[in-house]
Amino acid sequence: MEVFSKPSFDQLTLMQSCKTTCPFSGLPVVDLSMPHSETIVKACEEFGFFKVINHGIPMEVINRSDMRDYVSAVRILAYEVLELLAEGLKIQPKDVFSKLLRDENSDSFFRINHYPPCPELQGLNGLDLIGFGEHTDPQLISVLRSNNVEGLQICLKDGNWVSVPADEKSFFFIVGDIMQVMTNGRFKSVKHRVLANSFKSRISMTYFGGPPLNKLISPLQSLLEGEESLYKELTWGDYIGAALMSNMVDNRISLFEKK
Ligand SMILES: O=C(O)CCC(=O)C(=O)O
Repeated sequence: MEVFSKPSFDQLTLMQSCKTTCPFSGLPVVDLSMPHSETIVKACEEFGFFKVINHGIPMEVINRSDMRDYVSAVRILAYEVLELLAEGLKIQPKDVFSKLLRDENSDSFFRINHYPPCPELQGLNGLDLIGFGEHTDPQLISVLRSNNVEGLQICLKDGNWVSVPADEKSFFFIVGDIMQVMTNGRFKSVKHRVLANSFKSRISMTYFGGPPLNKLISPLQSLLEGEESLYKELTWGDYIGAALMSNMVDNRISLFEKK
């Protein structure tokens, strides 16, 4: 588990206020009490991002009486959603994605980020402050929950950034680079970032689901259907090693692309 500590103000990045940033009105919502696997597939194709409600994790667990119970409940939720995704894609076996996280050597981890309030923002008319710079997650899937303080933004296909309304009772799923490769680009890993808030402190908790380090990653044969693979075969260990050496904002998935 990692906990990010408070950065100093001058370590944070300022950016021009972006007029096109508006609330994400088309946010796909997956209701796990009556799941439609096709909705999850569509959300992954269109946005690489969706919100899960009625997930069945009790509030006592969400409020973390014990962190291990919390992480384990989120991991099981990730398995469930990944299995629905395989069903929606009509591929077998249904654990084709989830087995990468179920593996005892899965390279998954849990991170808590704390974004302290930045009152300095009030003096910066028209500028926003980046709390966490734009990036895609290198893993297969990330499962994020935050307190009720906004800040998370995702980048749409047209390049516009939209703000994700905070909802402390729900989980947000983020498609990672490995999922993009396994689906031969049908799903796109989504660029996201976090803006700082003047008054309120944001806390986010994310489970990053990654495969075992020695696992060879390539597009699933069952999804290629005669298409050429767009990606080279790499182990997760090779990819994460190279990704960590590069800049977070770089298009790290290009390391996988066939030239
Ligand atoms: O804090 C958030 O809402 C997003 C965090 C994030 O993108 C990350 O930890 O990689």
